[in-house]
Amino acid sequence: MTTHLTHWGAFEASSDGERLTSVRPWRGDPEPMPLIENIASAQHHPTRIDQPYVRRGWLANGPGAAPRGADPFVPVSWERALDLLAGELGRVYSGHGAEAVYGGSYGWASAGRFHHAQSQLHRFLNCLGGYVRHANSYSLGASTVLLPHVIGDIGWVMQHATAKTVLAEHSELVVAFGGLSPKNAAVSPGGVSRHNARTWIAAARARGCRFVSISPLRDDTPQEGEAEWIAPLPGSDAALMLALAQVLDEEGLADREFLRKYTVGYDRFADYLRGTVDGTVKDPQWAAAITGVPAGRIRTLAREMAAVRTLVTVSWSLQRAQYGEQPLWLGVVLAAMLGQIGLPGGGFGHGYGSAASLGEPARIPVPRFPQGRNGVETFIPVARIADMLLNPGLPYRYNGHDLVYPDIRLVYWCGGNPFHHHQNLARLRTAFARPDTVVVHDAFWTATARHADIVLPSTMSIERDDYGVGEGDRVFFPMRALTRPHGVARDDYWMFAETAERLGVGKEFSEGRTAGEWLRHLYGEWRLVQSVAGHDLPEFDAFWASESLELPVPDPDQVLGAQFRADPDRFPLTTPSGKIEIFSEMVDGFGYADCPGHPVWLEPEEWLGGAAAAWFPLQLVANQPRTKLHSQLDVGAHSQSTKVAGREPVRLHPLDAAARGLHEGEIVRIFNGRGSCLAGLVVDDAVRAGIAQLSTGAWYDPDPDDPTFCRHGNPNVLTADRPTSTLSQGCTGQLALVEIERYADAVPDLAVSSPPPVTE
Ligand SMILES: Nc1nc2c(c(=O)[nH]1)N[C@H]1C(S)=C(S)[C@@H](COP(=O)(O)OP(=O)(O)OC[C@H]3O[C@@H](n4cnc5c(=O)[nH]c(N)nc54)[C@H](O)[C@@H]3O)O[C@H]1N2
Ligand SMILES: Nc1nc2c(c(=O)[nH]1)N[C@H]1C(S)=C(S)[C@@H](COP(=O)(O)OP(=O)(O)OC[C@H]3O[C@@H](n4cnc5c(=O)[nH]c(N)nc54)[C@H](O)[C@@H]3O)O[C@H]1N2
Ligand SMILES: [Mo]
Repeated sequence: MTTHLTHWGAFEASSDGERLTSVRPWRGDPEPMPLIENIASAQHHPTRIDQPYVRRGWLANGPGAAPRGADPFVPVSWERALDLLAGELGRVYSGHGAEAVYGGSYGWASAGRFHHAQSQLHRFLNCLGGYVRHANSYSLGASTVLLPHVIGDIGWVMQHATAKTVLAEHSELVVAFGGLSPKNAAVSPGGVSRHNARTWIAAARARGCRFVSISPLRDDTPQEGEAEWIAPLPGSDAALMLALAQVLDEEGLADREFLRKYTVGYDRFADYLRGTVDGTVKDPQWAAAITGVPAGRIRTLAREMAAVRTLVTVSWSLQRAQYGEQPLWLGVVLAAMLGQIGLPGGGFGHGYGSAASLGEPARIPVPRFPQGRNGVETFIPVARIADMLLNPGLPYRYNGHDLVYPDIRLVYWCGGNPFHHHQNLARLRTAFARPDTVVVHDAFWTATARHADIVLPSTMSIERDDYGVGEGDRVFFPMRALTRPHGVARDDYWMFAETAERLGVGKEFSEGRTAGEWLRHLYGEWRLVQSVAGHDLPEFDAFWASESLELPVPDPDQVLGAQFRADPDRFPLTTPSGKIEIFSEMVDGFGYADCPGHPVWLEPEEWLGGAAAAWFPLQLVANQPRTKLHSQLDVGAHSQSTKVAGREPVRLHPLDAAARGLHEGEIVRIFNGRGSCLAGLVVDDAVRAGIAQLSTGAWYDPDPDDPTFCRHGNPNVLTADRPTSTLSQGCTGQLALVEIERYADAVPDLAVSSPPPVTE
């Protein structure tokens, strides 16, 4: 048995050199996840890319548009593929400069820190002069930009969150906006050793801690929490939070001393709450009409929150929507009004439940593949990819900057799937027709690979030597190859080293090392640095032969903001005032109507002032999938086990199903003004009435004549390619309005579960 690490957990496996013959969870994991079942079943699936391919039209006619995404692919040798790639990179870099290359390449790829695909690509492109990069993430687009204005460096919340062990012992009430989803806590970037979401929640509950889960789905909080379920209309949390704040203000429950000592701008905000500014008091009656939550419950909840040690936690999903800054900012404001930031078990959290890493105390850093220097300064906020490709030269605004979209000739993707992650996929398809050339490395024929010109087959992590440890995780695993690669797949590192050689920067990229030599070299350097810091770690060979290495954790009992609370002058926040900014002069100064100087309620444009409900009355929740990570291994056994007639399941409340005459197990069509998709109906009262829940992750399978219609169930044909706000320009994929009907036509076959057409 050899141990291996994935983003969703560690496992032990044996193999016959070709495939995994048995897989079981790592014995150290108290709450193992069934997602590991996807790996062995996907490894040799027909959709694995077995060798290099080039799109026929590109090969015949050279760089240029037509018809990306529809053309067949021509198999070519590695030699030929890398010659073509080097030739094209040479042409673009010499003819158009590094500013014409988009190398952002957003995506999670695999665990294993040396073969981390984005790092590999970025180092490679840096050797050639650089690339247009992306800023921020799809995960935390609004948070990364807003929080520095409000509480300082985002690491303050993410890496120094109050430890789960402290919450388990001290919290008396946990108010979780977006819940504490056990499906999301399955995952952490880089891996998870011991899953513990249910454990800490059960421990807190056993001690008498109460949980309130504010979410459209009952199963967003594990049963162990025995949570009260409050289900506001998705996208309306800011109104609910304002009303909670209004009650605290009106009833004298706000901690004035805390607000005075640790925050700025409360009075400006309080004027808004009281209606001094706009004549509307943001009281529970007002919020009830917007959220659907009874006014009485809002009022009593505010009182309960003020009475005991309360943690306010806001899941990442709330900010993945238009005006997503507002509920996030309000979460901080509520916690500040309660005056418990910096106390064990109280204060503010952002995403307990959104990922396994939240509330895991910081461990020492781990080895990293150096990235070199990017010679290009131009960047885009990550979710502006389609805007950029469609609008070269167009000016736009972002976080106080006036920026201009660059003119991209070559798009390079390694370790991500934009045709999974981006919104309004039909629009993305139009955007992807613009550049001269699209290069994709992936292990699978994802929709993105199908929209590329040069497609290079990567190994899966089980097919190569690496080591890895998750963000916020303390168990560092050697990851020895479990099988030989599928087909002639190679490591991204090898592809880059070979291409760099052809472009005359081989030495710069590889420094003359093989991947195995890099593993040893980086480990050795790291061990030396750590020994100076007083950590005695094993030599490489001992580590490589071991099952895992437990890394030191300097402060296991950390409490968010404890130092700041103890002495705000000595430990100021990195905001302009050094304090928590309830009103931000900086944000106010930018003058963005869609993100003013203090948090407010803004009705989503999608609602059209309520008019949209006549056409598209259901609120789609396009959340993260339970059975996989994003689109990864969608063809695997666990992911397939929940499909309905091969389509992604959509969950609907029994009342909504009955109103449409729909039955469990039927194929339905979900649609709105942007697009439509098929899905398999699941009727479930764990879903609030008025909601349709269709997770992300089904591989986009466009109808050949209509890219707005996905035959498989990818919600991103329905979501809007609309930014959170001018401030953060983040992703808003979580929510959209839709309608659902029975699919009356013959159900079409899926094309995406077989490889694309190949020609000689
Ligand atoms: N509607 C909607 N859309 C969303 C979201 C939402 O809430 N709603 N959430 C968003 C969020 S938070 C995120 S993070 C994104 C996720 O979006 P992505 O991170 O782009 O999604 P993944 O499916 O993880 O894509 C990773 C790809 O890398 C490939 N891969 C794995 N290992 C390797 C490797 O070693 N080398 C190479 N070359 N490739 C490899 C995988 O096969 C897979 O195709 O989606 C976003 N999209
Ligand atoms: N199994 C699994 N786990 C994952 C991932 C995965 O793909 N699969 N992806 C990982 C990644 S990249 C990320 S960024 C995190 C994301 O972590 P989150 O953003 O927290 O995850 P989501 O599943 O998108 O949303 C969590 C829940 O929020 C609720 N919600 C949605 N909209 C609203 C709203 O307007 N108000 C309220 N109150 N609740 C709302 C939904 O019911 C949803 O189930 O998850 C990580 N964990
Ligand atoms: Mo994410």
